[in-house]
Amino acid sequence: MLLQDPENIFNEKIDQEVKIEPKDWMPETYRKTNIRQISQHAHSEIVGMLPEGAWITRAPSLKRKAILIAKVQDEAGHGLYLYSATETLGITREQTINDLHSGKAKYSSIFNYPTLTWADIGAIGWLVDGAAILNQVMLTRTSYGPYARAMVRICKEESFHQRQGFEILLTLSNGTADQKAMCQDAINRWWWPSLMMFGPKDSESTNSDQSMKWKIKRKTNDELRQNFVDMCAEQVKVLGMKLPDEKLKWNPDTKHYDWGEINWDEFWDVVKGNGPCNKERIGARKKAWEDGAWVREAAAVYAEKRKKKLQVA
Ligand code: BYC
Repeated sequence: MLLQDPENIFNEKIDQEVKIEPKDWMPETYRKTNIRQISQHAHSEIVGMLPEGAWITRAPSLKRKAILIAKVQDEAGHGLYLYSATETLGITREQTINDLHSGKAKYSSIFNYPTLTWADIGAIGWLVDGAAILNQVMLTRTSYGPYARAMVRICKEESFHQRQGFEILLTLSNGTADQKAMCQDAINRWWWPSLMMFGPKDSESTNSDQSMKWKIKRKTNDELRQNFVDMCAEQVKVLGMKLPDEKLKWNPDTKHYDWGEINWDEFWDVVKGNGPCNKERIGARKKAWEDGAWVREAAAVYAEKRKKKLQVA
């Protein structure tokens, strides 16, 4: 009997929509692309806790505080599933985290902007989680099994996040003149950075072609961004607010909204580490890692003790 070439088996699985699993043979570049994307996704979840966490002590009511704590905790959970999914590809958690701290690994540009008012928590939920959901619903069908399965639960939680953000903005938009102004100001500041979350335009996206062939990505950066604009252009009407784009206009021919141009210099500047909060965010993550060293050490000693006890028994 002839042994089938592992690369053919891999390609057939991709063609036939069979998930690739950790012990399956896979091209080294497929493994590396997944390590890069999934670990960067995990870092985004963990760094993303910081701008929102800053408002836990300042939430305007006990109910809002409880909801925000639950949301920030969810993000930690998402980070953990995603770090675990990354580990199935043969890289340790420590290596992954070292790459974040050294600046080798990226995380989403969006989390390098500050949260200046309570309305920013609403704008993050509506726009940032809204953008994340569009991207992540696509990723529930990604070809790497552990990543796809992690996304299913994450998407359910993100839907709740998005709705709680919209509800914060809806409350403010029905409030006093100051509250309305605060709501519009947050939308103005978060709109363009949210569009940047989808990555560079397709013509500049170095990874998209290969990732689409391997079905890691199912839609391109520009396709998802357009879906997002179409969705938000309608939702903003419910808020009675405006998106800060003079060129935003329904196009009956394309059946999509036309819109303005992203400031790509700003995007690359933030990606390269020069955004308003990059240094602060990485500084906070490094400090948390160092402060948590004793917990990791104690857990390792406990695990060792338990192992010995089980061996004796
Ligand atoms: N920021 O070839 P491209 C959340 C990089 S968190 C920074 O198009 P790709 C939440 C890109 O990495 C949700 N860097 O890349 C959490 C690449 O550089 P490398 C976060 C960016 O991978 C807490 C280069 O630019 N979601 O929801 O094909 C609270 C060229 O780009 C960005 C994810 O992480 C960016 N925005 O496509 C609240 C989704 N965009 O790596 C909410 C998973 C691009 O070659 N990731 N770059 O050095 C993805 O779907 C894809 O990685 C992307 C980019 C669509 C982001």
